[in-house]
Amino acid sequence: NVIRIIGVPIDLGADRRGVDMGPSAIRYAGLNVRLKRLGWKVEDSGNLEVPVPESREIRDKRLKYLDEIVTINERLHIVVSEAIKEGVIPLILGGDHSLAIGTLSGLALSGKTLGVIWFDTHGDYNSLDTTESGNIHGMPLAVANGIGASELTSIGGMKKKLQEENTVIIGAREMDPQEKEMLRQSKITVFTMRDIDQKGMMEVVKEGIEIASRGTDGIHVSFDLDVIDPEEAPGVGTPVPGGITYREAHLAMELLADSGRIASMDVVEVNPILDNHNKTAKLAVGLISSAFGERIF
Ligand code: DIR
Ligand code: MN
Ligand code: MN
Ligand code: MN
Repeated sequence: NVIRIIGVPIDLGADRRGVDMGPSAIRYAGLNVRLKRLGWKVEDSGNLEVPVPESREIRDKRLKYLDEIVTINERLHIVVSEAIKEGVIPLILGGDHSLAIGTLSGLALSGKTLGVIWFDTHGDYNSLDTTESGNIHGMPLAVANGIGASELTSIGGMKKKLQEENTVIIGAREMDPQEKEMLRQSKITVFTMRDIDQKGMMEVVKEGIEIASRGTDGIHVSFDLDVIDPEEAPGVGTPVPGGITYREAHLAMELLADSGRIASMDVVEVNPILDNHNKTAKLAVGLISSAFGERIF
């Protein structure tokens, strides 16, 4: 019952400043105290060191800040794998979603087999051939599945870190055309906003947990705050209308807590610069608390 917080103040994978302040905003919203109140032992290992983009230059427009992102994820994957090996739950605070390259490599390296539930507006399944932005935060799921620049796919050794058949995306509503095609060719299960509208969040998450649990040792939850409707979560890197509601997000986390299978979690893309009095970071803290056992009654 130990949670180890690892901050990764990175915005090199996105094309906007601000998400580098995410870890700070989430801590400011009271994360550590809230988790302790739930009975968890909380170890905050601080933040990994991340350079600011102003001190670097973009060399390849299809893979912006590649070298820096490789260096950071090389470090992150070690820290994550150590946590799992020690039986501790890593809770990674972003930063942009490019940090998931390190998280997923670290989980694979730990020797545990984890299913993945990826809450996101986006597929994060681009490669250097399909990306329209060159932003690496649009690539981590593909990279973990062995697709993309070898500098990224080789982090942590073996190329493929994902059990495709145990990987689920929930809340998708914006994908690039070729990214969609690539995802269709994978064995990843995608629940779009339409699926949530039709089946309800309860059913979608139940199916997601089932898929992510088949033959695995537990579940890694990767939560991109942009999955939530911008009305509730305005402070994100890339707000897109039509997202999940405040309650749907909590219900999802509550059902995951009930499953008792969460082994690891990333919470990414909180951008306090675009936020309204830290509303999005506060919501993030509430959701993390729900995921780790907080109940209304
Ligand atoms: C887009 C946006 N698919 C890209 N991705 C975002 O840049 O590859 N992910 N915003 O969070
Ligand atoms: Mn994402
Ligand atoms: Mn996203
Ligand atoms: Mn992103």
